[in-house]
Amino acid sequence: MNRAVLEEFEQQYSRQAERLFFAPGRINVIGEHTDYNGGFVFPCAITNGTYAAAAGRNDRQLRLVSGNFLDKGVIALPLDDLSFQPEDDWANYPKGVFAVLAAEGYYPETGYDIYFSGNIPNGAGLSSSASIELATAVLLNECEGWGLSMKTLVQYAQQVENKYIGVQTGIMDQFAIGFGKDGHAMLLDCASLEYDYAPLPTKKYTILIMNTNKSRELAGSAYNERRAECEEALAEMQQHRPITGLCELSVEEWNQLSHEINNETVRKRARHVIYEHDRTKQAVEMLKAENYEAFGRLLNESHRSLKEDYEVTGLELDTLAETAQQQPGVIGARMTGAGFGGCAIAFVEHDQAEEAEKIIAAVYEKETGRKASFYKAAAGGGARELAGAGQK
Ligand code: GAF
Repeated sequence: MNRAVLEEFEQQYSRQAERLFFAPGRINVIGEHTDYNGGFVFPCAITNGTYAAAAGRNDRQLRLVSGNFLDKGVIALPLDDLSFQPEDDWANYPKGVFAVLAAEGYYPETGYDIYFSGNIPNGAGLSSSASIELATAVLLNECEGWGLSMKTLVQYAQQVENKYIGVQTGIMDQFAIGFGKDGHAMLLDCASLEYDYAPLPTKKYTILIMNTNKSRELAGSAYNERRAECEEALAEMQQHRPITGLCELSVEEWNQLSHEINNETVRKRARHVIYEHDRTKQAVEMLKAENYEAFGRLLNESHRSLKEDYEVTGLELDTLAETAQQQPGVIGARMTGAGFGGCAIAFVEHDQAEEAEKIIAAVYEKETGRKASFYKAAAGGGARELAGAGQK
């Protein structure tokens, strides 16, 4: 892959790349829609991701091409106007990184030629956008020698979503991508940003990613709507407890206070968040205790809660997750990421994975009229520079 990306750079720009970078995609094992409520999440970076080959320029031009969107051609921009433009499409993500960094006082004197190429399916809820953001942020930080920490880059990348793209996402995706570790998922406390890794049981189980192939619009209003509903629930709870995030309430406290929320929809959203936070902690404990059946049951409960209380699943995700849950060898299955389409994951015993996939594929096609795609997830390292550029 590295070599191909460098060659493609050369083809596009008729010059050699000087540096090569990579940022992974991610799956979330459990802890959904808890990050912007100050809760726990348990995501892992995957070995698929975005490559970015770059070479500096002598003028103030920024040129961007993506191997995934070759039809859009080379997008050439002056470094002095990095405003969001709908027609720049995918390029708004790397542009947003340049813009956010510049607003923070980090701007390059001269421009870049950058070639991106990703092997994460776009728009499938595996964080292709956060991946391109982190690839760009690490590239700029290294090429400019700014010495910013990974945590700072992660926070700037989240700002790209919040302030530039206009989606009020939490920090989970960027954090998982910045701090990924081979073979491990990360228990991240989104209130303190403290984290710890836990090994995934990949000796025993395949982590099957099941793509609905129903594209989702993260920027669509539904995500921001859920976030607003959580804020409404928080404001209500703050009349009774001095909290700054919904996840500061224990399940017991919630059960005592939930009746204070009159709006049933808002009450359901908060219930999901508070129970999901609790499930996430339990799931990691079960994993560490090698109690895989209990771990899997928590994944199934997470899906049910996202379906019934948070209402972000839909026919496609429900068919994949619920069909998977019924297959021999599957210990747990759930949607992953924001929802509204995208992917589900299942933990399935290695020797049963092939058969499970076959059945899930057939049921899915019959129920939805669509074809699902399947991939095996491997947990990999975080955003980084790769060797190889300038050595061809
Ligand atoms: C998306 C967001 F980007 C994350 O911050 C998180 O809220 C997730 O949806 C849901 O858990 O991936």
